[in-house]
Amino acid sequence: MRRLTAVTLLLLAASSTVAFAQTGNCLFFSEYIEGSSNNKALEIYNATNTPVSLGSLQILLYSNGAAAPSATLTLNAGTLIDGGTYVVANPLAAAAVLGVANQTSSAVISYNGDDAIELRYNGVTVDVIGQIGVDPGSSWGVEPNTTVNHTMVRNGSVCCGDAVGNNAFDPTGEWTVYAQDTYSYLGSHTTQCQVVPSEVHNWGSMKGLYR
Ligand SMILES: [Ca+2]
Ligand SMILES: [Ca+2]
Repeated sequence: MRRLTAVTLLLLAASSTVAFAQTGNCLFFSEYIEGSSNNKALEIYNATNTPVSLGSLQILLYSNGAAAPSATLTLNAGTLIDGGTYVVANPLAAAAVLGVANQTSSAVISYNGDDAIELRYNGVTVDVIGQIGVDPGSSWGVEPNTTVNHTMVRNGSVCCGDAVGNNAFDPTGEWTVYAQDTYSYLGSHTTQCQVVPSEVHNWGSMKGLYR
């Protein structure tokens, strides 16, 4: 009877871990900078709980309502650790931006507020800023929470991206928007995504009861 209960608990612990993996097993944009001049950058965050191959990631730009990609960038070969960030900047961005950039691209990092941006991993859409195929005029959102002349940082509660690229977009709710040319958050990101589920902690103390 006790053994059966222990097995049941083990299954419960295992299923909890699976549920956690489904909600936190993601790569997404953790920061978007659309500043003055060429001060533009994107930061990608790894919340998959495992290292990922950077060469499997692509950023696609859809300019001015384009339905097909206007430019595509494959990230340089390498590894992005779990909880790590990768910054792609415009090559003419300010020194404060380039100082934390891992890669530059003048073709893709050329958006100016009314362009949709997609992140793909192994060819699958994992996050989209904006609405693909739609020109919003000058930006998405409502001032002061817009995609033009702002820095947007993904909220720490967000553990997966917005994989639906063709629906309405508003930064409010998932992003905290800062003043133009805010660079101080670039190069690192804080989330609650890598927290070990409480069931796993509890199992360690529980199993002593069923030896
Ligand atoms: Ca544009
Ligand atoms: Ca969307």
